[in-house]
Amino acid sequence: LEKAYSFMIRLRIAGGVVTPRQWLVLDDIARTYANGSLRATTRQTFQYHGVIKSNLKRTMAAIDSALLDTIAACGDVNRNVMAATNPAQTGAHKAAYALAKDISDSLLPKTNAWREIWLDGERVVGGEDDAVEPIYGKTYLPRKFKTVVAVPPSNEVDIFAHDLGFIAILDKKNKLKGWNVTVGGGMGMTHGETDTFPRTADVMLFCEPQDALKVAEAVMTVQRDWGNRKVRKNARLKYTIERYGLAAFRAEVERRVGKPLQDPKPFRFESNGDRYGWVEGEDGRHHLTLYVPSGRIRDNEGGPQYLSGLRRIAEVHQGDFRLTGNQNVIIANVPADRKAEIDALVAEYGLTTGATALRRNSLACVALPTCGLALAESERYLPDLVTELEESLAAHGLAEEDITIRMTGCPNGCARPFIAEIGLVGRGPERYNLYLGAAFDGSRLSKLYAEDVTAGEIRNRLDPLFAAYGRDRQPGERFGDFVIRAGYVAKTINGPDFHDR
Ligand code: SRM
Ligand code: SF4
Repeated sequence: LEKAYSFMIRLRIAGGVVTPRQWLVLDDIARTYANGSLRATTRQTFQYHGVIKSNLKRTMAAIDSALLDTIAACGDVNRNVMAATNPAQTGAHKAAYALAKDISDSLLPKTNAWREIWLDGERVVGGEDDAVEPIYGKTYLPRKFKTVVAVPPSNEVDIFAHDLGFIAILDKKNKLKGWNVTVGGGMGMTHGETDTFPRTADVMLFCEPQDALKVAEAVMTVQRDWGNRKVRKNARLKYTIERYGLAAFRAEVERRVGKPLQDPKPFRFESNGDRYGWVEGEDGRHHLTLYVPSGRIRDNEGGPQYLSGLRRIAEVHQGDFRLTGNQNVIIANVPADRKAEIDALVAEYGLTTGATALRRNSLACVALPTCGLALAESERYLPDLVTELEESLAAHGLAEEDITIRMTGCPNGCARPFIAEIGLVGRGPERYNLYLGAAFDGSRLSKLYAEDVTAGEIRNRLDPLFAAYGRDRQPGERFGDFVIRAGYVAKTINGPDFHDR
């Protein structure tokens, strides 16, 4: 008798856009083959958990029937490409989505292996052994590679946390002039190993729309050729940039693009969270952002029925769905006269269009029980911790204060905790490192404030800081900036000084 192996499956959904028809198939799969939930991830896609080995092929066939796949969702390749969702900026969103889709398609491995393995597809002539990957070659990339597209003023995709990023530069009429290109961001590190560190991306250059794809390919191939293939923990692009320097990296990218490119243009981000509720786009369509705790779309006993509610909405919805990089869902492109119908379903199934201030700015990775790398709880614990911390904030008159808080079960950083104003990173069962001092817009890393804090102690550690913030902050001063000015933590400039105290 074979063991009942169970698997996690991650889809590739560039820019996080899903049609109602696709949603219904994805929902069927969650109910039939997975653990009854769809998990919206921090990269705008879905994961399934609990798919048993004997159902893998059937699940992949069902995914294929929705015209979706899992190619390059994992591995040392360009991963799921994220795009800004901000529905209010309809034109800019279209441009961001189009670029994300183009990059996703052009940097996708060309192998037919996925179809051969999962769908019994025909073997391509010559077979896999002889197939040439035009960009990846035989040895692919040194490590995973992540690309995002942002549209200021919202930094909802956390541009500074990724290997490669494009920031839309718009004219006064919100028309696209081109893209600032960022390189060398990343979160993962290992506790106690200071030669591993999170890093915020550098803003490297500006390119015109017609050059964006070439720039993306050049950045990825320079990393392919220059990245560290000997030491895997130092293989991400962020370490390549540290080793070679930004100027040398840019010169090589320009050489491969075939011309010099311009310096970056000014831009301004305001926050890295989502905005909730209804918003009207420039095109008169309406868009509703739902708050989905930790992206877990399921029917909660005695609570919100996310799976069934969104299924009912998919049955009547004529627009599309968008997943956000903060694990939330947008019901997008709703004509004005269909809003009431959506509102009624949202109410009937207890779905939420917002949450209290700290909660709506919170993010937790999956961690236990499914993540084999987890050292501590995250998704299952953060909601309770937020309840405790909100009591404390309320006691200091800060109940309405937007403060970003993120938790991960280990320092791989899947919920991007090192760019949250309060970051909690698992060290062991019920023990966390507490990081403070990141910027509210996601542009600055935090610093270790307290090591190995037990879960029960977190509130006591933060309460005096909340008290001081409530009392001494300057007008408009963010919590992440305050803790630096007040001397609780030193400011981190970038990756290499992240571990300095
Ligand atoms: Fe992640 C590995 C979950 C976004 C950095 N991540 C994992 C694995 C697959 C664990 C494993 O290798 O066995 C986790 C599966 C857990 C489970 O039970 O489902 C996992 N990562 C996730 C998700 C589902 C977190 C979530 O709660 O939403 C996100 C799915 C992304 C997606 O849809 O493609 C997820 N992971 C991220 C992010 C954030 C992002 O991409 O915006 C990061 C930090 C950014 C970065 O890459 O630097 C991230 N995950 C990692 C790392 C550390 C990489 C590094 O450079 O050190 C690992 C471990 C590894 O690669 O060796 C990892
Ligand atoms: Fe797992 Fe660590 Fe990623 Fe959380 S941060 S999902 S514990 S790998």
